[in-house]
Amino acid sequence: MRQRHIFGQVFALETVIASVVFLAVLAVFGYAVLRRRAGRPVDPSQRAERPRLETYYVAVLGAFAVFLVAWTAWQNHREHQSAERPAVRVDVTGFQWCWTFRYPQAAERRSVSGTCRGDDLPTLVVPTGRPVRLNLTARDVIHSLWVPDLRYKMDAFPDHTNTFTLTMNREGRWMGKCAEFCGHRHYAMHFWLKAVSPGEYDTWLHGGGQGAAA
Ligand SMILES: [Cu+2]
Repeated sequence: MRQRHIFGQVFALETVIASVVFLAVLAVFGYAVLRRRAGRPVDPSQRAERPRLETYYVAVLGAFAVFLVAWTAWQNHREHQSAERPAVRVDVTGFQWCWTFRYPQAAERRSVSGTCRGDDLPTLVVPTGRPVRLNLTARDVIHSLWVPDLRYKMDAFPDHTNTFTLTMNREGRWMGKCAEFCGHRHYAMHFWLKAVSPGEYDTWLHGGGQGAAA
């Protein structure tokens, strides 16, 4: 999936950069310690300033920081842009303490909800291969829709709608959670994200019955 792929790239690059910086600092530190220990006594430098060295140091650090911020923002933009016209719309509402998924495009407005107690978890059914626009809001307090395996998380606010588009490229079922502490049953706010073939999705959406959501 796209989000997972982009997140993987960001995480890998930031890990490499952080490792290189850490090793460089460690190397300079080790060199300073060993040189002091092994050699003959050296008088400490009396210089109070090294403007040129400090300028290089600040410039390199600044370049790293600017690159990381800009690159991460660009990847974030890539993740959220929806070039394709979303074919499917689902209105997602978080509440204390579960989720409701509404399908306004169904012949009879279709809605999936649950209590998030025991096995009564709602299932967000989406088709594969079609862009799905999720309109995310909350009924009471702030929640956060999170599908850990897909590396996707977005906050759900009362009186505000956040949107994002996701396109599933294979069928499957993934566990979703609430990622914003929202009360004493926050820990139980689980749901399923289930991707089915477009044919199965249409049958489920317009045909009624539990079908794909079961
Ligand atoms: Cu929560």
